[in-house]
Amino acid sequence: MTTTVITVAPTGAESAKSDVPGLPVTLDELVHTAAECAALGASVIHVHVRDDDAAPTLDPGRLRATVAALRQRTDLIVQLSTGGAVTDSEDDRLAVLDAGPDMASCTMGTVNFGDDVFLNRWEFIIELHTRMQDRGIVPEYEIFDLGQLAALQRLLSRYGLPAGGHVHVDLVMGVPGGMPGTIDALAACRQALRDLPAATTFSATGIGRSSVPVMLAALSGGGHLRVGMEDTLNYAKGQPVESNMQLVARAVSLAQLAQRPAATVRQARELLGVGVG
Ligand code: KMH
Ligand code: ZN
Repeated sequence: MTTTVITVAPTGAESAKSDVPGLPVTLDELVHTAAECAALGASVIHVHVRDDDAAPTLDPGRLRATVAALRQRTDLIVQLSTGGAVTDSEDDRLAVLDAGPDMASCTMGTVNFGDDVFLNRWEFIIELHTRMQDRGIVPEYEIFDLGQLAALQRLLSRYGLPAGGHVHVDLVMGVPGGMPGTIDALAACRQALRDLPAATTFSATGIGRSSVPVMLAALSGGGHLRVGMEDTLNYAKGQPVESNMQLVARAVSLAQLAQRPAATVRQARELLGVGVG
């Protein structure tokens, strides 16, 4: 039976702890959340860290400590965000790789991001991709719009396959400025994946209200799932999310219902090519 890789993205860089009390912002909160989500069926954690004031940071020491703590307390695949916050510099974002995660995100193009711009220049993308190749860090290519899949095809044809040899993309849908969280947009992306290497896998996440429709569409389209408070702050209309565990539990039960149960960490490692050198 094929399985569903469930990634939890528990924190992000956009929400404030004062607005979202359940957001894990300290190392203790993050590790506790990670362990609980792993017990429920998550196999990958997509990590943004916060400073002592709960503001987003790419501080190298904190990133290293976070990777170490997650490895000590869980067996999750640790994926650090190189997206950071929209205000982070390219140099700081590249330096995230120095923390030695299993995986790191690599966004495939610039996108309007609400009132901001999430800048990802072509030269920067090449630098991230090639540094990850050199260090054996497996990328998750973040796709905010259809054309970014064409950019990925161009990247791979010019600079070769990523570390691990497997290509995995995450469709981030419903960001104001990016593609909508609809079945039509997901189907268009799925079609475009045919131009990528044959074994390419995808996960999808729908921001806000598109969370559940995107999850259902991804499951029926053979995709994997990313859930968490980075992307979703309301469990249902008028019902704020209290913890990441609620979102992971829902993803696990939907995956079960789709007869593609949550992958173990070992299965996820094999599928994503993490730890294969
Ligand atoms: N926080 C966004 C600006 C990533 O983690 O790679 C970028 C983001 C994508 O969340
Ligand atoms: Zn992120």
